[in-house]
Amino acid sequence: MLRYLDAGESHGQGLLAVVEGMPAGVPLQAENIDVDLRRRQGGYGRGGRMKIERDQVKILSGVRDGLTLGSPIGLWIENRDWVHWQGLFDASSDKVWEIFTRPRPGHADLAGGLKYGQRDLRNILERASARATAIRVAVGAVAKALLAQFDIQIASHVLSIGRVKAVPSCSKEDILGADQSPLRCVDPKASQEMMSAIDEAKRAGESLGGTFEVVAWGVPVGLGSHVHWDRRLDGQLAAAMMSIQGIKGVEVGRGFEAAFLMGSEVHDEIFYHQDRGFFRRTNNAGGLEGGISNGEPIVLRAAMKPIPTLYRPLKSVDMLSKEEVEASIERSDICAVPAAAIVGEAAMAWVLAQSFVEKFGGDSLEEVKRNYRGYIKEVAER
Ligand code: EPS
Repeated sequence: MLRYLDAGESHGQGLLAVVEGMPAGVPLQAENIDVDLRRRQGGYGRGGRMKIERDQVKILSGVRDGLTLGSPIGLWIENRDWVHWQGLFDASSDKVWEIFTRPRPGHADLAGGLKYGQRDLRNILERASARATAIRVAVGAVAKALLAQFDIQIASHVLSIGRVKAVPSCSKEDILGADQSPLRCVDPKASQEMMSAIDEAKRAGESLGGTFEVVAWGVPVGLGSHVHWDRRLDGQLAAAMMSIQGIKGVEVGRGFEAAFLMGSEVHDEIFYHQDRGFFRRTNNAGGLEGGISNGEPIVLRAAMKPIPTLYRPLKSVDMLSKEEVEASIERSDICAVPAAAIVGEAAMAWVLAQSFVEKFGGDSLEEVKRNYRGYIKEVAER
């Protein structure tokens, strides 16, 4: 079983994770993880914090000479901003800080404060912050390192920002090239319009959400299962995607659109060729049927709400006085959809790696490869 735990507050010393269950012998370098950390930090619409942070992972354990050992992998990312906040988010400090009592609508502030009995909502918002997605991306990069050994590739691109939509159909090469765009959007015209929309939102003290797509190529038929609800891969992927900060909707393949079409327009007809085996000419199912991967690319889309911190704040209520006030303003991003798409890749990579290890599991990469090859051969002969 592949599992991980992570910890860390937005303005604490840093973020950490322990990844357990990774087979021995998987090539893993900090530099490879850093590539995804850099990708997550980018994207037009980010705020001042990203000028401070230069996320780099330190691999603290579980890897020797560039290969995993099968023991727990310890990961650490420093918060460079911590030094500016010293004493605020330490386990013990004698400094007195102004407490945060004006919850932002849309953020975890109020619900978290009530649930955990906190008067200072900073005790909630620090952990609710999307800063935690940095370590999630690092963990996702570890999962990607395993999947890469089996030629499974994951990429993402932005489909819309606010009301601006990209031309939806694009090729694998287009998606793999999305990092070239400041919005991670493959449609250059829409990209320009998205930047203008973000500028406009900034001027107006507003924020913007959007949608993105994550695709995995090379996933073999047979991950997940139809036999029980919590073993369905579509459910696991949707839960992982939905758990990313700010995500309010997830769809698989044609998703919500399929509900408006006839059966014959939606279901992917089945073909057979002796070289290819069973195959499809369409992929409206997004690579998932009955909760099982069907060998086609896995396609998920997610909708991110606009960032809750508004420079023109909404109405709120002060936690102490109960008076009507304006919500607090924290330094924040105007739009973080391009970054969320990278987190989406990590979320998908993690679930696929878990499912992969469950099906082909072994203690060493060689053992996993043997199991994988045996299964692929059997499937081809069916
Ligand atoms: C966030 C608020 C901002 C974002 C942060 C998420 O941080 P700060 O309050 O320090 O300016 O920049 O995202 C990150 C730090 C990150 O690494 O993505 C929030 O409130 O969720």
